[in-house]
Amino acid sequence: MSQTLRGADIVARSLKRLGCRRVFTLSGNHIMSIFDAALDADLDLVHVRHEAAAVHMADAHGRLTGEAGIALVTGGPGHANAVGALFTALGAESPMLLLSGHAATWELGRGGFQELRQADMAAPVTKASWTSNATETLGRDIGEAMRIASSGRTGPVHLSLPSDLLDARIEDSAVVWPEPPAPSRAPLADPTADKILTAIAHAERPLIIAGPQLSTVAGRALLEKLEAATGAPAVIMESPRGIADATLGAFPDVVKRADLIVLLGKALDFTTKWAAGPAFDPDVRLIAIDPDDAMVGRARKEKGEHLLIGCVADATSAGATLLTRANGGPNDGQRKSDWHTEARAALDNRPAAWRSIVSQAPDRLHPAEVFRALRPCVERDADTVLICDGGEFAQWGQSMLPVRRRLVNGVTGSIGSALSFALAARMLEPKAPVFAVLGDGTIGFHISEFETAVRRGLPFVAVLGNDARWNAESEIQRRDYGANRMHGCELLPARYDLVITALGGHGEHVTRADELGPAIERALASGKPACVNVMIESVAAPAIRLTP
Ligand SMILES: Cc1ncc(C[n+]2csc(CCOP(=O)(O)OP(=O)(O)O)c2C)c(N)n1
Ligand SMILES: [Mg+2]
Repeated sequence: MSQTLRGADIVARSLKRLGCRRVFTLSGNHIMSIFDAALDADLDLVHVRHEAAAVHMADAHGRLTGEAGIALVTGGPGHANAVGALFTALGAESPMLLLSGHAATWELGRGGFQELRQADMAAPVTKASWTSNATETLGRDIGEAMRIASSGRTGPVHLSLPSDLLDARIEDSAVVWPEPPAPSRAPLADPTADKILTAIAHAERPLIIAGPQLSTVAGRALLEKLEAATGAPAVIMESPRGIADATLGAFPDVVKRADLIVLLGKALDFTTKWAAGPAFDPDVRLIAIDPDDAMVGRARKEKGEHLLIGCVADATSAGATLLTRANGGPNDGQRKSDWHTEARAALDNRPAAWRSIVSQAPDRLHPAEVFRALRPCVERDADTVLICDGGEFAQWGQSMLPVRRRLVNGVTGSIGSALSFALAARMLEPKAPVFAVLGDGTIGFHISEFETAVRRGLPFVAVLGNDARWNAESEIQRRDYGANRMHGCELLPARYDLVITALGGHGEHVTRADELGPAIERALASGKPACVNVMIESVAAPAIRLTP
């Protein structure tokens, strides 16, 4: 006997068929039919406090699992609020879907409720962006969106869902269900891999730079093995600070000496300074392995004959192929080269002074004091998730806290995602601590997500460096306009810990170094979403160089 199905049920069931169990969302008129359908499809709706937070959570889910995270928001203003956060996901190459409700098709062009050219609006910050045009094909659209998000250079995809298509009922035999996701990932051909390995073997000072897709536990382990097998130091670049990112130690000193740089899924862009100029050896040669033809083309255009090899391939599988072919190959002799020893020491270099540096102010800590206290808590569990967000303070954290599971806001440098990331991480990690390190400016973007965390029972610890200013921008003023022209970036030394307590979480206020360790322990033991509000000195981000 034939049955009818509602568009909203097709959406919910399609998500379920594709393996999605959780949807990060903020309600609204256009999507209440999907809320209703979620009951029968048994989808867990995580209702947040701002649409951008839903996108950030889907982004974190995508980064931590490799499977597309799902954000669902209402049309018009809900969609507009969500779009900004897609830029973060795009820069981090995070697979995720933004599903937005949308004015009914019969209203369009007539001044419909919350009518907006949503697909156009999301297009520049997504891999693909379109509006569904029939109830029958809603499921296929979702499957296609998922496939695009997870293929090639992974990233966000947007789909708008007009409300009349969600409300319409059709015969179930007319439904085009989504195909199981079959992401297309180009392999690296063995002969090309061998050519690359030969080039690395012949180089005197080779360097491998991987992109954000390798920033996973498995990706980091793969790079470590590739480094050991080829003798080429391998790093991940995922910060807008580029080669000056102190996470990479004295990286500028390494980059300057390299005679061959292998880009493994890392775009040649402002972060790599296009591998040209005073930061590089003028004769440095490049190999570009990238899932995106256009990126290989850019490398060719930028580097001309200095591009030794350019090839289209998925970064992770290319890394695995290189590793397999390297063992016993031409790189064996390189493994213990002086170059490797020196470069690795530079990358691991942290100034000795950081071990003893203390604040001169009686009621403020230096960022190094904060992260010296946090480090043992982070290292206690190998599965700890560390999230770093904001300006100068968080840079100290990134540089001083070695972890396998790390989420940073990414090459777009967009601040504000940390608390949402922490919630999403806790949903995936049942046991290990989740720490979010962030500044006092940054916490304001989504502080109300603490209420979501309390409501959903998602404990994590936010370590807040409170210097009562947007210091990254103050530092720019100091550097570019002079210390006497630093203005407009001040904040109050606010008691964010009390805000968190009021929202049902756990708050700590710390003004002295000896208070910090116990405060972090109490925050962890509380079993609640917690904020350790640490009063700190305004200190510029660290910069590490071997030579002054
Ligand atoms: C969405 C967004 N808005 C603004 C900026 C510019 N910005 C970068 S860091 C920063 C200051 C952050 O202040 P805070 O979180 O207090 O960290 P601090 O630098 O003081 O340690 C600002 C405004 C940005 N990168 N992203
Ligand atoms: Mg600050």
